[in-house]
Amino acid sequence: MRISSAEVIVTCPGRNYVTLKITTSDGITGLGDATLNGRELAVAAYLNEHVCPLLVGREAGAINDTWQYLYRGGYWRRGPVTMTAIAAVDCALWDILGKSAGMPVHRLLGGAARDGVLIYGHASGQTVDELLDDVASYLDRGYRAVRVQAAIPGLDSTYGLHHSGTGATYEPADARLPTENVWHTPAYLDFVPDMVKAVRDRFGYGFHLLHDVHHRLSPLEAAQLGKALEPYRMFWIEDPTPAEDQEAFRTIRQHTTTPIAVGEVFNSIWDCQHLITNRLIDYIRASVSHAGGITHLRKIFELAELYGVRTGSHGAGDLSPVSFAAALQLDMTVPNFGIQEYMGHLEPASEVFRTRYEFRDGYMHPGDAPGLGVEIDEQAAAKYPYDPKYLPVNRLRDGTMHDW
Ligand code: CS2
Ligand code: MG
Repeated sequence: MRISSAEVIVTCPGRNYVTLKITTSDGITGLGDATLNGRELAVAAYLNEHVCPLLVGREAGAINDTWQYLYRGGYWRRGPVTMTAIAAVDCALWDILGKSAGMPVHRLLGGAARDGVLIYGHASGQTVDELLDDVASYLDRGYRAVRVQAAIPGLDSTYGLHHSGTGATYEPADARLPTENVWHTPAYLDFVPDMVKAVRDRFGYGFHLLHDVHHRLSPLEAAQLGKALEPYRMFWIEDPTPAEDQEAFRTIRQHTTTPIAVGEVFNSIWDCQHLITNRLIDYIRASVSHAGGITHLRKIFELAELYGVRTGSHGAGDLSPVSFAAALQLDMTVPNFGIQEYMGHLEPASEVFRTRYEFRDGYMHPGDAPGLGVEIDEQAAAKYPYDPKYLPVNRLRDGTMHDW
């Protein structure tokens, strides 16, 4: 079964998604998510100009060889654009393999190691009261894990908040040119422990509580935050400091027992190796679509297993339903699974992507459809043309650029 075509579909049903569709000589199609938020067309061009021509004629089942061919054969390795492109090919080939075998991908990976995938939802509010209402709505819907973010008093904008009201999905890429946010760490550090306390005071300890710091603190500030949050038994704090400086995590670790998660901006096992093998983190958050696909993320998770690090893959709305479905397939199988982020997707994404996964009782179930279990409606996709949008940037009050 050979690959007969590889096409890139760019569409904006609520937000921009780049999808790779590979077709075989037997007429089987496979999908891979190639979306890189705010840099979508770089991956589309990488695929169209440099990868798709290499795929035609290759054996569709040669997933390992194709992965190595694109990684080693490209000479210029790693990085988000390259690894997202390779991930899209990899996921599409797993989808094809599953469809040709008549099995969901998790069965091809050795079968389910659990009944369902624990997910966390995103609660947020412009005020703590609004956040509490949102947490209540997640708990009412059966969520067992909730991430909490609220507007920081004294700042004009805060990351991680729904734009309007309960249930709307968070969408940070919001403008034709990057929105400029202003960040002030003392305001944040003063506020977050009170916010988290309010959640535990109101709802107790019977569910997992998470919070995303989004790379904004110094190691000592992160250590202070971790200590301040210890009484509230966090499931994790995420991305406490910019992750390139990996020794920084040793400082955080020496000072707090609050668990640390990191990895949504990682692209390869080499980005994760130091943090995992030195046990500087508790959860690795790399995603199938930005870290080389199922084949490569599985290696990362296996490395993590050796060091007692659990998984917690990125699952923001800017990763398409194809990516989320692929994540669930892998999550079902790994022994060291921790949790899976689920932000959901804005409408009209469900018109374009037909998914089979189902939420029940706090867990997501990938379903038994062969392959990844997602189909794309290309006519619907064509109704939503690309709409260029950037992620925001951050400055301190004096104008200094800061991590967003
Ligand atoms: C966030 C993301 O989901 C998360 O944890 O950090 O929303 C992140 O900001 C976006 O994926 C960036 O595109
Ligand atoms: Mg995050």
